[in-house]
Amino acid sequence: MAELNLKHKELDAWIKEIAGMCKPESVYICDGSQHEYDRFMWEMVESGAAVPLNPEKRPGCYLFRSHPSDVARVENRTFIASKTKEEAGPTNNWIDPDELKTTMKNLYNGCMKGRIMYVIPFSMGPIGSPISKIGVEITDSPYVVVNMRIMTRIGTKVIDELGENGEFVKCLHSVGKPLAPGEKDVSWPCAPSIDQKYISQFPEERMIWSYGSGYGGNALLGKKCFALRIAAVQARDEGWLAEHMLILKLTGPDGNFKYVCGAFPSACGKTNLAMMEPTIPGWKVETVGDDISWMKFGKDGRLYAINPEAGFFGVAPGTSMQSNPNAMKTIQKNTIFTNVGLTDDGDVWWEGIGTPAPDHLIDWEGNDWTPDCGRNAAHPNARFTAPAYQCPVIAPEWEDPAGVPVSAILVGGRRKTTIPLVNGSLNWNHGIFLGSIMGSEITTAAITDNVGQVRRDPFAMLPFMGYHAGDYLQHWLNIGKKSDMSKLPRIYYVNWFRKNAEGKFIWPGYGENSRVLKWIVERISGTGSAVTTPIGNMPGIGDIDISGLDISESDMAELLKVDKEAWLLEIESIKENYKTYGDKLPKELAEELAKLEIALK
Ligand code: GTP
Ligand code: SPV
Ligand code: MN
Repeated sequence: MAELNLKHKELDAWIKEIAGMCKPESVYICDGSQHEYDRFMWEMVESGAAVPLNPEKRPGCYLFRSHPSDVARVENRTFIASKTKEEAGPTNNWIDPDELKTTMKNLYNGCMKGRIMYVIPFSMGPIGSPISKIGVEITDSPYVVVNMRIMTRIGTKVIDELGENGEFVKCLHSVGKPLAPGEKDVSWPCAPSIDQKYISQFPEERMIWSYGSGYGGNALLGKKCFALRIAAVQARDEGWLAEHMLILKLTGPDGNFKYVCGAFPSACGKTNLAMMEPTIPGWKVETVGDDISWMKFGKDGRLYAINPEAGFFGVAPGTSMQSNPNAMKTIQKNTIFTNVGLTDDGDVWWEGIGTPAPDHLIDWEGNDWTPDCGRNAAHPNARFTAPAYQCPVIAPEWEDPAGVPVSAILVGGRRKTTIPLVNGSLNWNHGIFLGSIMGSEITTAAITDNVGQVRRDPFAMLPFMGYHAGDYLQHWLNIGKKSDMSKLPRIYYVNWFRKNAEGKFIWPGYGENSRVLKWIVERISGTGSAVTTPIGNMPGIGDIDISGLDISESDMAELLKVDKEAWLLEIESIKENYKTYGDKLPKELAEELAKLEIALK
């Protein structure tokens, strides 16, 4: 450690402090080079943690299999350790920060024994952009290092950008599995039990401590922990927005284009929409981002969005040449796969990949798998990590440090009833109301009573708000108050997931969603028509272009119906949900709810 002497004194001291606590075998500062990435990959292949895929089929690609207990984010082990419980609010788990630090320091003490401590300087957003922010992640996981190199911009250039006293977010991560002298490592180290996992945010200190999990959103700390939970707090304080949203560019046949953001909860279609191939002739979608949008006001009073990430950490199952051809092309090379099936010829396979199941493969748990074995080949939350620049429809301006001006924001979840295909907000506050009531039916409840009940997920941020949910919605409302409303994006509530009595999706979705995007853009441009209903501005019969689409008139009518009875029940459920906010329910939202009830009756 004597060799460590960074010119950024605070960073230097922090690295030394963490090394003193975690007691790694050595400390390594990542330079971010391809050579370094290749070396770590090779070491992980040697140790058995990574499987190189067939270079003729997937050049530069590797497969990892997680521990079966470490496959997704752990929301009940995620903590917002603000100074007071009140600041974290009713929707977050809170622990007193001093108490949490004491608990976690005990866990961190010696937790990196026998391992290398990697220091990853990273930038969220293009290096040097005024909208970007810098973090430094300390981790004992080389899997985290290689993933962070794809998902963010890492290395020496970030240290240079920091200079002697640049600001950075301190991100500490350990898999929580020290090695005794001579002990052989397992292929996916993590803490043995769920109650030893902690994903902790300290909002006032802009600091993240993660322990016990090696997986995605728990361990790649630039993503959910920083770019959403910590950034949401920074955004509130500084007057901007850090949101769980895709960003796309939509160009019409006349060459005019608009940028659209979309807030859909996890596994509700952001990556698919961001890369979609429109089915309507002459229309084109290009990708700016698929998961996170940071939006700040430009000098012209409009909201500009940047994608703070540099890669896609996307859901593999269901991704096929039919559903998302651009994702399939993106993950052809230089991609990390986690928890997918491995075919006998060294390629990947998953449920819904669009090719027949092979007679034999190795499943995500490392076992022999045959089509009749009754198990999934890939875990339902199996993921790919791929560089954004490999996406064939990446927008040329995706790294523009100024961001792109946003014309519309979509919100929506998975609702099999009630919520129509698309519904336009009447004004900013009404749009925030729609964002506050969005959500999905609970489909996988252990408690059967809950099945079919709606989990409201305001702006898809429920697991990612770094502070009180009521204050969060108030922040959205305040943005409207201090802006020129005519320049703000228009908000639309969409629902691709309506089902019929047989339980089948009524709307074909995917590329056909371009028909809805087209209507939205026509509305924004002032050319499209709509009908004002009690719930919002909706397309009338014939306003959505369904030429060439095989859908019955009665299905379209069902998708665009305002079901009064269902909405009255919905209102009761919203009232129940709004009680969560207590006296922090913004009065504007209570007013919108009251207006809706009157309009419906
Ligand atoms: P996160 O990465 O978890 O934030 O998820 P995401 O919002 O990016 O979701 P993604 O695009 O990966 O889609 C998740 C699942 O929804 C996949 O199984 C898709 O096949 C499915 N899906 C996406 N778009 C549609 C759609 O328009 N209709 C239907 N029926 N399913 C869709
Ligand atoms: C999500 O769950 O919304 C994701 C995956 O994007 S993870 O990065 O693991 O949180
Ligand atoms: Mn996500």
